[in-house]
Amino acid sequence: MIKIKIIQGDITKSSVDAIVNAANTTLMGGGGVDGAIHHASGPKLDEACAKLHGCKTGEAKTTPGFNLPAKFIIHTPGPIWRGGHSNERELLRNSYKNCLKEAEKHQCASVDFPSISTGVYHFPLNEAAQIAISSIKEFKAHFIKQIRIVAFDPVTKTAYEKALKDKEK
Ligand code: AR6
Repeated sequence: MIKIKIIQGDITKSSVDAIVNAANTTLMGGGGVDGAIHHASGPKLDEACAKLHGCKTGEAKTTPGFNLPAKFIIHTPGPIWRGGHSNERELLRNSYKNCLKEAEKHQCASVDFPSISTGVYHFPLNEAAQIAISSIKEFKAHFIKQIRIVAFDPVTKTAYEKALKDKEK
């Protein structure tokens, strides 16, 4: 059974096997959590990402963590919210699922996720939280023992806590 925890903090400080990056399809960095991860990991991450030739929305690709305390960074472009009729929910579910598959492939026991797509991509927070928790709960893991959602702000933390509580009812 995977243990799920919700914490508040900065994911670039996470000492875990893998952190997830809410990237864009170029994988070449950006603002938000992506910018913070690229900055903290250092220039070798940019070089490694350039060799990956991008990533489709909902898919995931892995690099080393370089200067981060985390061993790996799993990069996934979440969907941009376009009103809910462009397959956004399925694509967000795919992001979580494919990140978990990558974590298993690299035999990770501990994985930290940010709140994918709920920043500049504007996915509605409560629904994103429900999709995140249900995707994690449905996943059949062998190596992964602990997953944390690292919320950057208290409103995000509360939304994921509620989604987790609702799922455990
Ligand atoms: N640790 C944890 N969470 C963070 C951190 C951090 N250091 N910094 C921000 N967040 P966003 P998206 C939170 O916009 O919506 C980038 O430009 C943030 O408060 O980073 O998936 C990419 O290149 C929010 O709750 O990602 C893409 O172009 C959450 O992380 C685009 O943004 C996600 O917000 C992706 O947009």
